[in-house]
Amino acid sequence: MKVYQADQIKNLALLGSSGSGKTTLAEAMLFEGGVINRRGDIISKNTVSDYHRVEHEYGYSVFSSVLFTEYQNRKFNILDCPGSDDFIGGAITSLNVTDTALMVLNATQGVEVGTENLFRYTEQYSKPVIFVINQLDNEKANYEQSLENAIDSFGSKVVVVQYPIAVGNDFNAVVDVLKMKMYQWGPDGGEPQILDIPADQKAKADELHNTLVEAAAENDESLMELFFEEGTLNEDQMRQGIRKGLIVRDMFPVFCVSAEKDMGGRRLMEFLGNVVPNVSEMPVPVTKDGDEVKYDKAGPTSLFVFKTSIEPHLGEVSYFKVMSGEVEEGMDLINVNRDAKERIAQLYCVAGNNRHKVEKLVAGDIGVTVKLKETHTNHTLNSKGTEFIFDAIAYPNPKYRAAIKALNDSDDEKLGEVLQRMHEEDPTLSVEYSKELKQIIVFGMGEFHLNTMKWRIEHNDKIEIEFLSPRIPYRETITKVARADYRHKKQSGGSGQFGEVHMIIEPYYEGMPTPATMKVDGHEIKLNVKNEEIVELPWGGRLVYNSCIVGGAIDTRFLPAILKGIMEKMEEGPLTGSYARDIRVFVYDGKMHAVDSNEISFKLAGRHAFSEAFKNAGPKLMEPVYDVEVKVPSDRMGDVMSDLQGRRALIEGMSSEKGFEVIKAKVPLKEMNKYSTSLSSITGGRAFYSMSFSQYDKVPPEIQGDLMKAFEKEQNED
Ligand SMILES: Nc1nc2c(ncn2[C@@H]2O[C@H](COP(=O)(O)OP(=O)(O)OP(=O)(O)O)[C@@H](O)[C@H]2O)c(=O)[nH]1
Ligand SMILES: [Mg+2]
Repeated sequence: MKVYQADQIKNLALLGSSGSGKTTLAEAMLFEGGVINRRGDIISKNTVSDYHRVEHEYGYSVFSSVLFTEYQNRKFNILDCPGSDDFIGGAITSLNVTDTALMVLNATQGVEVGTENLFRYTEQYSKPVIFVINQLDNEKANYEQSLENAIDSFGSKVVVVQYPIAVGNDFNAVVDVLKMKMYQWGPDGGEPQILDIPADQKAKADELHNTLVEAAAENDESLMELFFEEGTLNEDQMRQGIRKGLIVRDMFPVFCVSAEKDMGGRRLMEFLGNVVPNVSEMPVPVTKDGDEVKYDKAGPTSLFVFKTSIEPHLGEVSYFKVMSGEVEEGMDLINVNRDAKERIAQLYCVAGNNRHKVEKLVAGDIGVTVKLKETHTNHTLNSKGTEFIFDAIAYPNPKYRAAIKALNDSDDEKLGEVLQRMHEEDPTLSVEYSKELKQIIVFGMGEFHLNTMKWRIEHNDKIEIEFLSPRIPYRETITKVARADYRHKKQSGGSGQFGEVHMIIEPYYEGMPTPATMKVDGHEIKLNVKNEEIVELPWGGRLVYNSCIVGGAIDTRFLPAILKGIMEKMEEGPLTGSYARDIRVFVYDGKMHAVDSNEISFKLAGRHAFSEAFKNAGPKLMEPVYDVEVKVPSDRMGDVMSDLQGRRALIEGMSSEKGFEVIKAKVPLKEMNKYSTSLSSITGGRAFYSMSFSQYDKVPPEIQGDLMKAFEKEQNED
């Protein structure tokens, strides 16, 4: 296919709430551009964009797909994103590599929760937005309402470029107040007839035209002057003004389509081609080191890999954006993240899983290559001697976690590989084997996200799996001072084993003084601390180990063995087998035997003495508590608060922020299971939350009792 230059390329993200018609619109744009010669649809499961089996099963987009189309000597790279909040990763990937967002509205729904969420992301990435009101052919379509919604939600910068003459079954024409023409379609859509605006629409069209002209003039002083002098602007001047307004997000033009009937796509593409900014008109990307990189085809070659997919028969497919220079087939590049050579053996432009060979791609364009050896998502590939390296795309923290298990143990290894591959394809899906919990934990953006994952594993990889509640990483600690002695003695054949340890343990807190004596069980014990060792525990908290042996009761060479024994017990606390933390130990006396004492004996004596003392020291279970921040629309505040209270939340503060109430609370992790699902159902998906680990707090006694019983039962079963 043809090689396009930067000023002929438009990189577009197709955003909008689920079901608004993005995938259908992409299909129409590909058809009108001649990339496909038959339009697929969602019901027949044959669109170019939704080509994965899981997408056919659910009737939703699950992955963002990269598509291209051509129209009037322009190339459009379209990234069709899933609308569901659970697949937000796709929209984030796309916003990182595109220059304009097409925000599709469903004319039967107007602005939806998903529209608002995605609009916020476009704000965060400072990307131009064009509203496309779709489904105008639907009987329930309401253009006026949708437009009004958009103005209410996104402000007066929402400006009409097109409005329909009629909606529903009669939808077949729009008035375009930029062109000041009427576009009318036959029943099959496609190429419109361009007609004069009917007399009865003239006044309305003139008024909207004037509003558009004014909005266009506002972003450029010379246009403003012209506008004052002439009272209007010509089409070219308007385009120039609209482009400027788009770039600084001072203008959000509104277009009308019926994707299903293929009405409006061509005119939209003409506008996109002529008016929306191309890459070189947008802010330049900056490397990790802060260097600005121009989209200049004469610069050194640099590619940024923003997405990877694993396709049957092909293996890894790497999607990249050319950040600088040109890339040609057969080129050797360096993966700077891995310091590895890679050959670009084949070069393609893609439309879903259809690949079109291309000999060269220039700065600003998006393409695909296959069979790279060491390259993954977020890597930079450069020509030799080029140092550019681009930051990895940042995704939001996961909101949902579950433990995953193969029903058949023999599938464990394969499941591990599958999960790794899924993470590679979707960075918002991640996996971690927790040695502590003895579970594989998967993290995602919501329950629906993980359910589609389950479907894929079961149907594509043929592994039966189940989701379980993830265990909670409890900790154990003590609440009072206790003492214990333990003598390990064993006589077997020749040499025996002997070791005796006396110790005191107490709760540890930072900055506590070292005592000279301690009263335990009515006895005053002298502590002559000779050596203090502070162990920073890998699972958090500390163990402070003091040796106060006097008169050589235990040889110093055995002290590390005693610590080892204590550490073994710290790893499996007596209450529920969880890690123990924040304990101070004094080994103050003991006995040894000239022949039989050895390290093993003291390790065992240390372990048992510690275990014994622990049980008498008022052991307590601690649970992880998270800082949770919930942003909720005011009308749902009460419901969200009472739900939080049911989760043992400690409310720490409330404030208001941009139309939301913000609740800050500390909530035990145990109570946050499936929170994203319930929050979404309480608020109709209109609330957001984030959580991060805060601290360990004591578990309420009744819950501790239940957990201990469950552990005991588990031990007896083993
Ligand atoms: N009547 C009518 N139906 C449409 C139109 N566009 C899309 N649809 C239907 O709306 C449903 C959703 O369309 P999609 O194209 O899958 O919507 P999407 O925005 O890609 O949805 P997600 O991928 O889930 O975010 C499908 O059943 C389409 O056939 C339209 O212009 N008119
Ligand atoms: Mg879709």
